[in-house]
Amino acid sequence: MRHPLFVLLCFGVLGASGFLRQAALGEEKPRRYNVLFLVADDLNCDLGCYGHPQVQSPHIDALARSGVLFRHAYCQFPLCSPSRTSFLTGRRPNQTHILTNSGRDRKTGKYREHPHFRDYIPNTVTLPQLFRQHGYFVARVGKLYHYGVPGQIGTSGLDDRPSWSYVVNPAGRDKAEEHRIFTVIPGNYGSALSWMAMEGTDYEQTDGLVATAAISLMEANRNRPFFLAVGFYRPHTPYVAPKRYFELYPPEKVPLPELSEDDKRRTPPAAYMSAKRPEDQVDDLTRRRAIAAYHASISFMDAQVGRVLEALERLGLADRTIVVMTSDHGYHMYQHGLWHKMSLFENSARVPLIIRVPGAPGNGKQTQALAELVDLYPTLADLCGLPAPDYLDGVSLRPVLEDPSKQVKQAAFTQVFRRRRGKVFHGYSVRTLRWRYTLWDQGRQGEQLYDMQNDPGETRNLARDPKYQDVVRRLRKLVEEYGKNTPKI
Ligand SMILES: [Ca+2]
Repeated sequence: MRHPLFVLLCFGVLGASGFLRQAALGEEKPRRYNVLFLVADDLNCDLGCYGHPQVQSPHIDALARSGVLFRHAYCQFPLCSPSRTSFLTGRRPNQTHILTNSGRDRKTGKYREHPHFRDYIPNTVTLPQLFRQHGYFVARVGKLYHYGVPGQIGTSGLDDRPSWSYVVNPAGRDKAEEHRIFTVIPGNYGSALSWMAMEGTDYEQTDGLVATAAISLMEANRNRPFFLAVGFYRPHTPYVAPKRYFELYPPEKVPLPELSEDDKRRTPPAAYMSAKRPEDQVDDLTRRRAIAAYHASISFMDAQVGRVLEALERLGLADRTIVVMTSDHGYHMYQHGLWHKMSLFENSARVPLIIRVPGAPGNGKQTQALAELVDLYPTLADLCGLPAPDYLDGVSLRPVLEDPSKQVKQAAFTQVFRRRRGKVFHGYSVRTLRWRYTLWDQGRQGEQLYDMQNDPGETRNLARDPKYQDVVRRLRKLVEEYGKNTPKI
């Protein structure tokens, strides 16, 4: 039995919004929204709906046309576990204490493969847990919390049991035939450029199985409120997809990003420390092949998203289900001469984000409004009328969903750390609509300022230009404030 006060609260919150009331018209009582929470792994904005000239992503593009696309959405940390922990707890990385996929345990001082946020904030109520507490069926398929990919595919990885009522951990052909995959760093498939055009069908791949399981769960739970979190494994390395997706991207037609003088000199060095020597040494053809393979795995993952969204329509659930599509962080495909994640350039910090709420006035539009992944928790709690904990670090994006010309925040923050000769230092970056400013080790390892309106490729570092010292001072103050309570690693 739900508490009568909660039902009243739902009515109150639903009644407060024009578009939510619209969704509830004709109902004896307002129905609760379902949530379909789709998270890709290591997906940057190389998508048709974000204007990429080559990548084919028809299903995510169609979702974007029916929801609100955020052009300026940012992760709080460009690495799996810190980012996922942050948006699933609704807290910034310095509050969760999870700044790495692995490290030393704070209590024992021993190396630990995967520190868990409950070691530091044991009583936190996660986003899915909140929905569980309020009577939703809450399930996870695939990767939501951290997983080593491909090493831990088929396991629960670094899960959080209180978050879910039900979990599915698929493992497909890509996992079973891992040894056949090409990689530029021998033996490394998870954090090296690696790929394979595979025989067989979509359905045999791990992400194909993720979509199949998600569809089954929607079919089985169509008559009760659900929060279904669907974590795809692609386009994370290894870039594996059935052959037909590779045929979409002939490597010789893939352009390579141009490098700026700073990129060639790698200055400031801290900005480029995510680079790996074996990957620096590959030739242009290998670079083109890697980019083509990444794009093939995006198109494959997009097709699986399409299967899930098609089922949502077929089951008559689309008009009462909120759909979120995003990624845990961005990704470099040789921009700035870098690959993968863990940088504070735009490609690594920026994520795709589409939110579709049935009947929302903003649907079909794109917004310039800044958004952070930490905003997802308060947004979904707000939209579904659930009482979010008061300690959450983000804000609800609901005003933007109602009117995409609105802004809910002036700045989006992303952080990383670096290890150099056994010492750790931190980098903090802030994005405003006009600027990206990054401060390394409180300035000891450099700073960067880019005019994102006039130099979206971040080619000219203006941090030392006398003309922009007011901007530097203002933004430096913001990141210094943000980074005040950095926990030890
Ligand atoms: Ca990731």
